[in-house]
Amino acid sequence: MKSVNGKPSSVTPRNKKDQIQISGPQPLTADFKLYPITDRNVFSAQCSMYLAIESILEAGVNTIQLREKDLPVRELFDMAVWMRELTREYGAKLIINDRVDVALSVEADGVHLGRNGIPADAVRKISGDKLLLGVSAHNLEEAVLAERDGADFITVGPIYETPSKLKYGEPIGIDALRKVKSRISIPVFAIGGIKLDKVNEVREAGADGIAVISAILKAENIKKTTEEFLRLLK
Ligand code: TZP
Repeated sequence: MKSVNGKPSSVTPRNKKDQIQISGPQPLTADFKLYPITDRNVFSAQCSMYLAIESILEAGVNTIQLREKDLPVRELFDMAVWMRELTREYGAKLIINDRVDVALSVEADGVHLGRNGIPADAVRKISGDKLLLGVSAHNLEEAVLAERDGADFITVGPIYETPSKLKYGEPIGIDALRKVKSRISIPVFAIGGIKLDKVNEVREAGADGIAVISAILKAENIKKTTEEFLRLLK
């Protein structure tokens, strides 16, 4: 058992050899349906966050976003290095929120650009085809713009009320998701208040996948809940 980048060895899986699937370089397409996003503020101890990430990967998730907006960049970088090692071992993609520099320096698979981030077309000039570009959209106009700017996929929301409504604004509702889907052709991930019992509704509205923070990170059994999401999204 090893300590990855100074993280406690207890956060590395004991029987990882049995679980790791050796795979070659993956094509950079949004070929995933469940898009879990980190938020270490959900936990009282940072160590719990690392354990949560491992549980998510153990459940079989193939793409995860590191999103820690309030973390100093050096700490974010260290966390990204650790996640890069781990996601590689599990054959999963790593997407970094907003920081193109961090994404490129840790050889992440993608970057996810927020409302106030650098536009996708500007990022493409720096990253070429090295990074998958995700963009957050909160309405139809932003979704159309993201596609025009060359985003590979978008998240749209908040669809439902989320625990921190103040941060993400009023829910835009399921009809807004339908409208976005009818106008753009890149993959659309519904975000915001998505729980297990909402998966069918957003899928019926056309969502290609879902992006989730609290329904997974706050679950009593993170691995089981993640598996359940994956089962529903098959
Ligand atoms: N963007 C729109 S809603 C949201 C983000 C990042 C938060 C989603 O969190 P949760 O806990 O899955 O509702």
